[in-house]
Amino acid sequence: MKTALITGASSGFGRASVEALINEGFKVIAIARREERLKLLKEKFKDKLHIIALDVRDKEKINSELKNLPKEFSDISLLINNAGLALNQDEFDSLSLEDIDTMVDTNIKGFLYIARVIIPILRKQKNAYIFNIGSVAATNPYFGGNVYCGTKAFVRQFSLALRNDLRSSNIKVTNIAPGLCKTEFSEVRFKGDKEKAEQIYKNTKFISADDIAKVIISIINLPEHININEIELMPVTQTWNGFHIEKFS
Ligand code: NDP
Ligand code: 8X3
Repeated sequence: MKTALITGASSGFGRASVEALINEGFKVIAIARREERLKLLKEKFKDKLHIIALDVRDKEKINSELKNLPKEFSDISLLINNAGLALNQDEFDSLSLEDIDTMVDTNIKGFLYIARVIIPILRKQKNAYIFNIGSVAATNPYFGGNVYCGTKAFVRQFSLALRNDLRSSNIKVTNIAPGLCKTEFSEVRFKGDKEKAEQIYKNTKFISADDIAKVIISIINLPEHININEIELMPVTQTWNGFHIEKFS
Protein backbone atom coordinates (compact mmCIF):
# COMPACT_ATOMS: atom_id res chain seq x y z
CA MET A 1 0.00 0.00 0.00
CA LYS A 2 1.42 3.41 -0.99
CA THR A 3 1.73 6.33 1.42
CA ALA A 4 0.89 9.99 0.82
CA LEU A 5 1.63 13.05 2.96
CA ILE A 6 -0.80 15.98 2.81
CA THR A 7 -0.35 19.34 4.49
CA GLY A 8 -3.40 21.47 5.25
CA ALA A 9 -5.38 18.27 5.75
CA SER A 10 -7.89 19.69 8.23
CA SER A 11 -9.96 21.55 5.61
CA GLY A 12 -10.61 22.26 1.94
CA PHE A 13 -8.40 20.65 -0.72
CA GLY A 14 -6.25 18.84 1.82
CA ARG A 15 -9.19 17.27 3.66
CA ALA A 16 -10.83 16.19 0.38
CA SER A 17 -7.54 14.72 -0.85
CA VAL A 18 -7.15 12.62 2.31
CA GLU A 19 -10.43 10.88 1.56
CA ALA A 20 -9.80 10.58 -2.19
CA LEU A 21 -6.34 9.06 -1.72
CA ILE A 22 -7.52 6.61 0.93
CA ASN A 23 -10.30 5.54 -1.47
CA GLU A 24 -7.58 5.13 -4.09
CA GLY A 25 -5.75 2.66 -1.83
CA PHE A 26 -3.19 4.96 -0.15
CA LYS A 27 -2.29 5.30 3.50
CA VAL A 28 -2.14 9.00 4.39
CA ILE A 29 -0.17 11.20 6.77
CA ALA A 30 -2.34 14.23 7.52
CA ILE A 31 -0.76 17.48 8.73
CA ALA A 32 -2.44 20.66 10.01
CA ARG A 33 -2.48 22.81 13.13
CA ARG A 34 -6.02 22.03 14.35
CA GLU A 35 -5.56 18.76 16.18
CA GLU A 36 -9.26 18.32 16.97
CA ARG A 37 -10.03 18.26 13.22
CA LEU A 38 -7.27 15.73 12.62
CA LYS A 39 -8.59 13.52 15.42
CA LEU A 40 -12.00 13.41 13.71
CA LEU A 41 -10.27 12.26 10.53
CA LYS A 42 -8.40 9.62 12.51
CA GLU A 43 -11.68 8.30 13.95
CA LYS A 44 -13.00 7.96 10.43
CA PHE A 45 -9.98 6.47 8.65
CA LYS A 46 -8.37 4.60 11.56
CA ASP A 47 -5.17 2.71 10.70
CA LYS A 48 -5.10 4.11 7.16
CA LEU A 49 -4.30 7.53 8.60
CA HIS A 50 -1.45 8.95 10.67
CA ILE A 51 -2.06 12.45 12.00
CA ILE A 52 0.52 15.05 12.95
CA ALA A 53 -0.61 18.34 14.45
CA LEU A 54 2.00 20.87 13.47
CA ASP A 55 2.50 24.32 12.08
CA VAL A 56 4.45 24.15 8.81
CA ARG A 57 6.36 27.23 9.99
CA ASP A 58 7.93 25.12 12.74
CA LYS A 59 10.95 23.59 11.02
CA GLU A 60 12.28 21.87 14.15
CA LYS A 61 9.00 20.04 14.70
CA ILE A 62 8.75 19.15 11.01
CA ASN A 63 12.19 17.60 11.15
CA SER A 64 11.64 15.70 14.38
CA GLU A 65 8.18 14.37 13.40
CA LEU A 66 8.92 13.50 9.79
CA LYS A 67 12.27 11.90 10.47
CA ASN A 68 10.67 9.63 13.08
CA LEU A 69 7.57 8.38 11.29
CA PRO A 70 5.99 5.07 12.30
CA LYS A 71 7.48 2.39 10.05
CA GLU A 72 4.20 1.65 8.29
CA PHE A 73 3.98 5.31 7.16
CA SER A 74 7.64 5.93 6.38
CA ASP A 75 7.71 5.06 2.65
CA ILE A 76 6.08 8.24 1.38
CA SER A 77 5.67 8.31 -2.40
CA LEU A 78 3.26 11.21 -2.82
CA LEU A 79 3.33 14.71 -1.34
CA ILE A 80 0.54 17.27 -1.57
CA ASN A 81 2.19 20.48 -0.39
CA ASN A 82 -1.03 22.38 0.15
CA ALA A 83 -1.10 24.26 3.49
CA GLY A 84 -1.45 27.95 2.78
CA LEU A 85 -3.55 31.04 3.17
CA ALA A 86 -4.28 34.61 2.16
CA LEU A 87 -4.87 37.31 4.77
CA ASN A 88 -6.87 40.39 3.78
CA GLN A 89 -7.28 41.87 0.32
CA ASP A 90 -6.21 45.48 0.63
CA GLU A 91 -3.46 47.76 -0.61
CA PHE A 92 -0.06 46.43 0.41
CA ASP A 93 0.82 49.39 2.63
CA SER A 94 -2.24 48.77 4.78
CA LEU A 95 -1.29 45.17 5.54
CA SER A 96 0.06 44.44 9.00
CA LEU A 97 3.59 43.11 9.24
CA GLU A 98 2.14 40.16 11.10
CA ASP A 99 -0.11 39.21 8.15
CA ILE A 100 2.79 39.66 5.73
CA ASP A 101 4.96 37.36 7.84
CA THR A 102 2.22 34.75 8.19
CA MET A 103 1.65 34.52 4.43
CA VAL A 104 5.34 34.44 3.53
CA ASP A 105 6.30 32.10 6.37
CA THR A 106 3.47 29.64 5.61
CA ASN A 107 3.13 29.72 1.81
CA ILE A 108 6.84 29.96 1.05
CA LYS A 109 9.03 29.00 3.99
CA GLY A 110 6.78 26.32 5.52
CA PHE A 111 6.13 24.95 2.05
CA LEU A 112 9.92 24.68 1.49
CA TYR A 113 10.59 23.07 4.88
CA ILE A 114 8.10 20.32 4.02
CA ALA A 115 9.52 19.81 0.53
CA ARG A 116 13.09 19.73 1.89
CA VAL A 117 12.40 16.93 4.35
CA ILE A 118 10.13 14.85 2.09
CA ILE A 119 12.03 14.91 -1.23
CA PRO A 120 14.89 12.67 0.07
CA ILE A 121 12.22 10.11 1.07
CA LEU A 122 10.51 10.38 -2.35
CA ARG A 123 13.86 9.80 -4.08
CA LYS A 124 13.99 6.30 -2.58
CA GLN A 125 10.69 5.25 -4.23
CA LYS A 126 10.29 3.65 -7.62
CA ASN A 127 7.65 6.23 -8.56
CA ALA A 128 6.83 9.38 -6.66
CA TYR A 129 4.76 12.50 -7.09
CA ILE A 130 4.74 16.03 -5.73
CA PHE A 131 1.65 18.22 -6.07
CA ASN A 132 2.32 21.82 -5.13
CA ILE A 133 -0.79 23.91 -4.63
CA GLY A 134 -0.28 27.21 -6.39
CA SER A 135 -3.05 29.48 -7.63
CA VAL A 136 -4.23 31.55 -10.57
CA ALA A 137 -3.02 34.39 -8.33
CA ALA A 138 0.53 33.48 -9.39
CA THR A 139 -0.01 34.73 -12.93
CA ASN A 140 -3.02 37.05 -12.57
CA PRO A 141 -2.18 39.98 -10.31
CA TYR A 142 -5.34 41.48 -8.82
CA PHE A 143 -6.09 44.43 -6.56
CA GLY A 144 -5.13 43.64 -2.97
CA GLY A 145 -3.49 40.35 -3.96
CA ASN A 146 0.07 41.71 -3.53
CA VAL A 147 1.78 39.36 -1.01
CA TYR A 148 -0.50 36.38 -1.63
CA CYS A 149 -0.01 36.66 -5.43
CA GLY A 150 3.75 36.87 -4.82
CA THR A 151 3.81 33.76 -2.64
CA LYS A 152 1.92 31.76 -5.27
CA ALA A 153 4.22 33.04 -8.02
CA PHE A 154 7.01 31.61 -5.87
CA VAL A 155 5.24 28.24 -5.64
CA ARG A 156 4.80 28.15 -9.41
CA GLN A 157 8.38 29.05 -10.32
CA PHE A 158 9.81 26.79 -7.62
CA SER A 159 7.71 23.88 -8.94
CA LEU A 160 8.96 24.35 -12.48
CA ALA A 161 12.57 24.72 -11.37
CA LEU A 162 12.25 21.68 -9.11
CA ARG A 163 11.29 19.63 -12.17
CA ASN A 164 14.75 20.39 -13.54
CA ASP A 165 16.46 19.36 -10.32
CA LEU A 166 14.50 16.10 -10.26
CA ARG A 167 14.73 15.22 -13.93
CA SER A 168 16.95 12.19 -13.35
CA SER A 169 14.82 10.99 -10.43
CA ASN A 170 11.54 9.08 -10.37
CA ILE A 171 9.71 12.06 -8.90
CA LYS A 172 7.13 13.96 -10.92
CA VAL A 173 6.13 17.50 -10.01
CA THR A 174 2.85 19.28 -10.77
CA ASN A 175 1.90 22.83 -9.90
CA ILE A 176 -1.88 23.00 -9.49
CA ALA A 177 -3.25 26.50 -10.06
CA PRO A 178 -6.93 26.72 -9.13
CA GLY A 179 -9.20 29.71 -9.53
CA LEU A 180 -12.30 30.29 -7.42
CA CYS A 181 -12.86 27.37 -5.05
CA LYS A 182 -15.22 27.22 -2.10
CA THR A 183 -13.39 26.13 1.03
CA GLU A 184 -12.52 27.94 4.26
CA PHE A 185 -10.05 30.05 2.23
CA SER A 186 -12.16 33.25 2.09
CA GLU A 187 -13.28 32.97 5.70
CA VAL A 188 -9.63 32.79 6.72
CA ARG A 189 -8.72 35.64 4.35
CA PHE A 190 -11.43 37.86 5.86
CA LYS A 191 -10.57 36.82 9.40
CA GLY A 192 -13.77 34.99 10.24
CA ASP A 193 -16.18 37.41 8.50
CA LYS A 194 -18.48 34.69 7.13
CA GLU A 195 -20.81 37.14 5.40
CA LYS A 196 -17.99 38.78 3.44
CA ALA A 197 -16.60 35.36 2.57
CA GLU A 198 -20.00 34.13 1.40
CA GLN A 199 -20.36 37.12 -0.97
CA ILE A 200 -17.42 35.80 -2.99
CA TYR A 201 -19.32 32.63 -3.88
CA LYS A 202 -22.80 34.17 -4.22
CA ASN A 203 -24.68 33.87 -7.55
CA THR A 204 -21.86 32.12 -9.34
CA LYS A 205 -20.24 28.72 -9.74
CA PHE A 206 -17.11 27.63 -7.97
CA ILE A 207 -14.80 24.64 -7.86
CA SER A 208 -15.18 22.35 -4.84
CA ALA A 209 -12.44 20.77 -2.76
CA ASP A 210 -13.57 17.39 -4.10
CA ASP A 211 -12.99 18.65 -7.65
CA ILE A 212 -9.36 19.42 -6.81
CA ALA A 213 -8.95 15.95 -5.25
CA LYS A 214 -10.40 14.44 -8.45
CA VAL A 215 -7.85 16.34 -10.55
CA ILE A 216 -5.03 14.93 -8.40
CA ILE A 217 -6.37 11.39 -8.68
CA SER A 218 -6.77 11.71 -12.45
CA ILE A 219 -3.15 12.93 -12.80
CA ILE A 220 -1.71 10.07 -10.75
CA ASN A 221 -3.59 7.63 -12.96
CA LEU A 222 -2.04 8.93 -16.17
CA PRO A 223 0.60 6.77 -17.92
CA GLU A 224 3.82 6.68 -15.95
CA HIS A 225 5.93 8.50 -18.56
CA ILE A 226 3.82 11.70 -18.42
CA ASN A 227 4.55 14.66 -16.14
CA ILE A 228 1.87 17.34 -15.95
CA ASN A 229 4.01 20.40 -15.23
CA GLU A 230 1.16 22.70 -14.43
CA ILE A 231 -2.60 22.66 -14.46
CA GLU A 232 -4.75 25.79 -14.19
CA LEU A 233 -8.47 25.40 -13.62
CA MET A 234 -11.36 27.77 -13.02
CA PRO A 235 -15.13 27.43 -12.71
CA VAL A 236 -16.91 28.11 -16.00
CA THR A 237 -18.16 31.43 -14.61
CA GLN A 238 -14.64 32.80 -14.01
CA THR A 239 -12.45 34.48 -16.66
CA TRP A 240 -9.91 37.32 -16.77
CA ASN A 241 -10.82 40.94 -16.35
CA GLY A 242 -8.26 42.67 -18.58
CA PHE A 243 -6.13 45.68 -17.71
CA HIS A 244 -7.40 48.40 -15.43
CA ILE A 245 -6.86 51.94 -16.77
CA GLU A 246 -7.02 54.56 -14.06
CA LYS A 247 -8.66 57.77 -15.36
CA PHE A 248 -8.00 61.30 -14.10
CA SER A 249 -11.16 62.94 -12.77
P1 NDP B 1 -8.66 26.10 3.62
O1 NDP B 1 -8.56 27.33 4.45
O2 NDP B 1 -9.95 25.37 3.58
O3 NDP B 1 -7.51 25.08 4.03
C1 NDP B 1 -6.20 25.52 4.33
C2 NDP B 1 -5.47 24.41 5.08
O4 NDP B 1 -4.14 24.85 5.36
C3 NDP B 1 -6.12 24.09 6.40
O5 NDP B 1 -6.13 22.68 6.58
C4 NDP B 1 -5.20 24.73 7.43
O6 NDP B 1 -5.20 23.94 8.61
C5 NDP B 1 -3.84 24.59 6.71
N1 NDP B 1 -2.85 25.54 7.22
C6 NDP B 1 -2.87 26.89 7.13
N2 NDP B 1 -1.79 27.40 7.75
C7 NDP B 1 -1.08 26.35 8.22
C8 NDP B 1 0.12 26.23 8.94
N3 NDP B 1 0.85 27.30 9.32
N4 NDP B 1 0.57 24.99 9.29
C9 NDP B 1 -0.13 23.91 8.91
N5 NDP B 1 -1.27 23.95 8.23
C10 NDP B 1 -1.75 25.16 7.89
O7 NDP B 1 -8.25 26.56 2.15
P2 NDP B 1 -8.01 25.74 0.78
O8 NDP B 1 -8.23 24.31 0.91
O9 NDP B 1 -8.75 26.48 -0.25
O10 NDP B 1 -6.47 26.07 0.58
C11 NDP B 1 -5.49 25.10 0.32
C12 NDP B 1 -4.44 25.71 -0.58
O11 NDP B 1 -5.05 26.05 -1.82
C13 NDP B 1 -3.80 26.98 -0.05
O12 NDP B 1 -2.42 26.93 -0.34
C14 NDP B 1 -4.47 28.09 -0.89
O13 NDP B 1 -3.65 29.20 -1.02
C15 NDP B 1 -4.68 27.36 -2.19
N6 NDP B 1 -5.69 27.87 -3.09
C16 NDP B 1 -7.00 28.06 -2.70
C17 NDP B 1 -7.95 28.52 -3.60
C18 NDP B 1 -9.36 28.79 -3.20
O14 NDP B 1 -10.06 29.57 -3.92
N7 NDP B 1 -9.88 28.18 -2.14
C19 NDP B 1 -7.59 28.77 -5.01
C20 NDP B 1 -6.21 28.58 -5.31
C21 NDP B 1 -5.32 28.12 -4.40
P3 NDP B 1 -5.09 24.49 10.12
O15 NDP B 1 -5.77 25.83 10.16
O16 NDP B 1 -5.77 23.42 10.91
O17 NDP B 1 -3.63 24.54 10.35
C1 8X3 C 1 -7.03 31.70 -4.36
C2 8X3 C 1 -7.73 32.27 -5.54
O1 8X3 C 1 -8.19 34.40 -6.84
O2 8X3 C 1 -8.52 34.47 -4.43
O3 8X3 C 1 -5.71 31.42 -4.64
O4 8X3 C 1 -6.32 34.43 -5.34
S1 8X3 C 1 -7.68 33.96 -5.52
